[in-house]
Amino acid sequence: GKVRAPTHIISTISDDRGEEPCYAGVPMSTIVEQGYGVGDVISLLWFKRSLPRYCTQFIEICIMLCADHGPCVSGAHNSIVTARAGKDLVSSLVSGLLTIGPRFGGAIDDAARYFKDAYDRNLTPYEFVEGMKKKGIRVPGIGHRIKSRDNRDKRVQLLQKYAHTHFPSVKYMEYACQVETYTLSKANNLVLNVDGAIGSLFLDLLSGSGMFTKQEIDEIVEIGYLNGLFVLARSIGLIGHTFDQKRLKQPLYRHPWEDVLYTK
Ligand code: Q5B
Repeated sequence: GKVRAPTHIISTISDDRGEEPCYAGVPMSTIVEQGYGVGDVISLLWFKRSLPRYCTQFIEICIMLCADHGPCVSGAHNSIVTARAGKDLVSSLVSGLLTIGPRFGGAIDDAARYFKDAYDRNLTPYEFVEGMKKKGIRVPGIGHRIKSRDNRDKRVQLLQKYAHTHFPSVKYMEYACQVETYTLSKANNLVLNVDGAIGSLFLDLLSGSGMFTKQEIDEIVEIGYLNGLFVLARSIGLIGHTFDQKRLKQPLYRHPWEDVLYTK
């Protein structure tokens, strides 16, 4: 009989062999004709399932809120400098993306990991924060360069309001808020930031929607899907900054000497 040659790649999320491409088994015509949005496409390609509308809308809100945060943040700055050095779109984009990490935008997965572990182990905010301090680890999802107790991050408030209205449970977000209350007693800028809000709320989405088993939630948190939301979202802004610099015909960037402390 016929023997199937062993394959070198296994793929489970999409298939382009038929008349039309399918995302997790859903044909492109259904996606277009049924009015699916970007949140539905992310659900199919990342989570391999159709999620309820309130979940896909939450994903879309995360994407819109994180698309840009002005020219001064690490990612935009890098993309601007790269575009002004005459580099192409992809180079300018990836140069910005490469700044996303534990301090800037890429703290969502760690926020989810640490908040989940602390909540599931019934740690008080005091025990959690002081335990992190002993280990010399900054609490991911807490702290901001310009946001503070008196200058709250509107994005965080919008996400919280949406979840309060639509999510069946917001236990992880409430825990993150209790942590914030404690960290704010230490310093004014130790607010729950946009990474922490998305990290804790995504835990609520995963555990409250009934669409994921406990094992699947653990795997999503362990693998680290959630920084993908910031990476995807911020790509929109970084591309915008690249076009902006090229449209403005900005010259090569050189940092002024006066702004450097030359010292031995
Ligand atoms: N301290 C974000 O720090 C920042 C502490 C802490 C305990 C903490 C810092 C941090 C965790 C990572 C995180 C996401 C680096 C941020 C984002 C997207 C963005 C960006 C934008 C956008 C800011 C002063 C004192 C020190 C520290 C202590 C600070 N954070 N202690 N846990 N989490 N957070 N990142 O202001 O005793 O003096 O040594 O790493 O969640 O990236 O808009 O800009 O959309 O683009 O530079 O919103 O919080 O403060 O480093 O001078 O620290 O506070 O140990 O204590 P800063 P530092 P001490 S959202």
